Amino acid sequence: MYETIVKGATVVTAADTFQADIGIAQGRIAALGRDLRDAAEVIEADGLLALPGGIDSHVHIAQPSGDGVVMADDFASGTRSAACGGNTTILPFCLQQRGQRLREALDDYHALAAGQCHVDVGFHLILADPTPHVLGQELPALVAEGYTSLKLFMTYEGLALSDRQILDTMDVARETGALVMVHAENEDAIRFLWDKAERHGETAPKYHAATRPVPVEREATHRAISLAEIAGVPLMVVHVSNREAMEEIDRARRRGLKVFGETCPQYLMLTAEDLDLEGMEGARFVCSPPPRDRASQAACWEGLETGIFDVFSSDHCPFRWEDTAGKQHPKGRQSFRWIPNGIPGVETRLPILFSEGVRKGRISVNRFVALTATNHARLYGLYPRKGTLAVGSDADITLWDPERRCRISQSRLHHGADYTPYEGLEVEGWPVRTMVRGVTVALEGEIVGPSGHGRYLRRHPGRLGG
Ligand code: DUC
Ligand code: ZN
Ligand code: ZN
Repeated sequence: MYETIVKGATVVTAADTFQADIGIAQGRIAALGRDLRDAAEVIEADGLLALPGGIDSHVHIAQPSGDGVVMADDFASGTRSAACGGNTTILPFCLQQRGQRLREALDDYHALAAGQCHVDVGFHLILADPTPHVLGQELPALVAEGYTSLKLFMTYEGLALSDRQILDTMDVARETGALVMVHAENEDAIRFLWDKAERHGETAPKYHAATRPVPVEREATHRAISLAEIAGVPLMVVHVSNREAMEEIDRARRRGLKVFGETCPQYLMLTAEDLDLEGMEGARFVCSPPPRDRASQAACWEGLETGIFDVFSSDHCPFRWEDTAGKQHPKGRQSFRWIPNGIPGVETRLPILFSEGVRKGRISVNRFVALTATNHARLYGLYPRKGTLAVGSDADITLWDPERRCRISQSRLHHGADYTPYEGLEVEGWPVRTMVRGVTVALEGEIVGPSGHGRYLRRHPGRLGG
């Protein structure tokens, strides 16, 4: 006796595509087979794909931003948007502020998430203050408790770490098995270019992109990889935007280093020209690293196809447009450097990659699953409970209509932002139903599940074997 049977779908994993019914019991997949019977609920899924629920391992929710800037999503709206976009797990970042204990940051973050989430949630740490106490005591204890990944920044005031701090942190990651993620941009080079631009009165949003050119990212990527090599740790380079940074990853791998790569929808769909609009309009597209040019878009596609990139994440970092706590922050008019940095995308990640990637013949549907679910689960310590459709795995299932045509528009999205950077984009393929541990949480673009169904996920160290 199953609680639910999903009938007639084409099941897709990172490795296989096959016809099977899915029997669900106690929130897990209990059977995959033909003609399953005997269930309290039968979901007819002829013509649909059954995919492992999307895992978005790069999401910012309710992250403190300072200066009166407020992120547009809390855990309720962020996970609502994630669920409606076909995701069953997200991994947002818990930010440690300078002078703060990691525990304190985590307690605050757990309190924000408790009882609010529609999908399952795990937290990465952002280390802004790697003091001897943090590195010697807090971090090892927290990795053992299941916070098995952490992000380091090479840019931003209050966040950027020195090379020595990065090495000391990597050393603890090596001892504990945590995966280091890096935001690779050279802070001094950016500040040099900012000052120069402002001296010339170049303060419009488009100068955000101009002052973070490719060498800023390439140099930092090279340095981060070198530091990881010196420390003897694997490294995940997040939000890679261009070929030169990709080449650094490729070269490192050829030397036998464990370096992983992530890219995001903005680097496939946007360019720096999107920031070059009248007045403040370009602020809608301000994110870091910035979108580049058509050649960089093509390079990122190539990286998704060939395996330079292991994961495709949204880097959902939403700010409202019509809001002085968001993209219209008054200081942003004085200079691009104050424009809140980030764009929404957790709900549109899967449709964009499916439509532009699978439907346009650039990647197989199995590669789509690897890039959007399986590899996230493997690298961040959730596999095989999450990230695949197999007997014993959580019944995290997205039923996907591969034929459905939709126009992306703010009116159909569920995030807390008041715009989407992809307004008007036509896509083919859309999630119809999202199930988290066997419970339908989103159906036909609306939330239906009980609020608070999402659970916190304690993770084990990732599988970094290749
Ligand atoms: N880095 C991110 O990962 N997200 C938003 C802004 C940033 O710099
Ligand atoms: Zn970043
Ligand atoms: Zn991010």
